Amino acid sequence: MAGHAKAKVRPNAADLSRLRFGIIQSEFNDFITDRLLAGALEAFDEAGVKRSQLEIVKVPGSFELPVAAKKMAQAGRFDAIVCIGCVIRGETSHYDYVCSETARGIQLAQLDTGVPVGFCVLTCDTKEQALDRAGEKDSNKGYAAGLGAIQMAELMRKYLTKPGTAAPRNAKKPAARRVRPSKRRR
Ligand code: INI
Repeated sequence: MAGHAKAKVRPNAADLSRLRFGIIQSEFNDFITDRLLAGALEAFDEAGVKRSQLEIVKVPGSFELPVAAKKMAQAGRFDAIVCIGCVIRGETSHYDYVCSETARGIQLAQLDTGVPVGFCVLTCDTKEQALDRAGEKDSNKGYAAGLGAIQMAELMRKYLTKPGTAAPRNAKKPAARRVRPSKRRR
C-alpha cells in the first residue's frame, strides 16, 4: 500500500499545549469522512494534542467547507484548521464544480486570513478509491492532514505570527464623520 509523505518535522508534544485546531467535516459521503476524521484525531492524539484543544464542526457538503473555514479562521481562535470532505464522481459535471470551487475556496480562506487551512478533501472516481485513501494510518489522508496542521500551526507560532494574532486585523476603522460648517446667518 502506498504511504503518504510523513511530515518532516515531528511535532514536539511539550510545545503543543497552547495550540488550538478547528476541524470541519463534510457530512456528504460520511462513510468516508468519518474515517478521515478518525485518522486526523489519531494524528492529534499521537502528537499529544488534547481533545480540549480541538473544535469539530460539521457542514452538509464539501462545497460548504470554505465559508465555514473562513469564518472559523476569522474568529482568531485557531492556529490551524483542517477541512475534511469527499467528492465522488457522478454522471454529471456537478463533481467538477464541487471539486474546483471547494479547492479554490479553501485556498482563499487560508490566504485571506493567514490561518493555515488543510485540504483533506478526497476527489475520487469511485468509492473504492475513496476507501483506499481513507484506509489504515499510512494511507489515511486524514492522518496526513492532522500532521500537516500541527506542523503549520507550529511554524506560524514560532516564526511568522505572534501568539493570538493568527487572524489578520483587517477590520476597517470607521470613517471620520465630516462636520458640516454651520451656515452663516446673513
Ligand atoms: N458534496 C460532497 O461533499 N461530495 C460529493 O460527492 C457531492 N456530490 O456528489 O454531489 C457533494 N455535493 C453536495 C455539495 O457539496 C453541497 O453540499 C450542495 O451542492 C449544497 O450546496
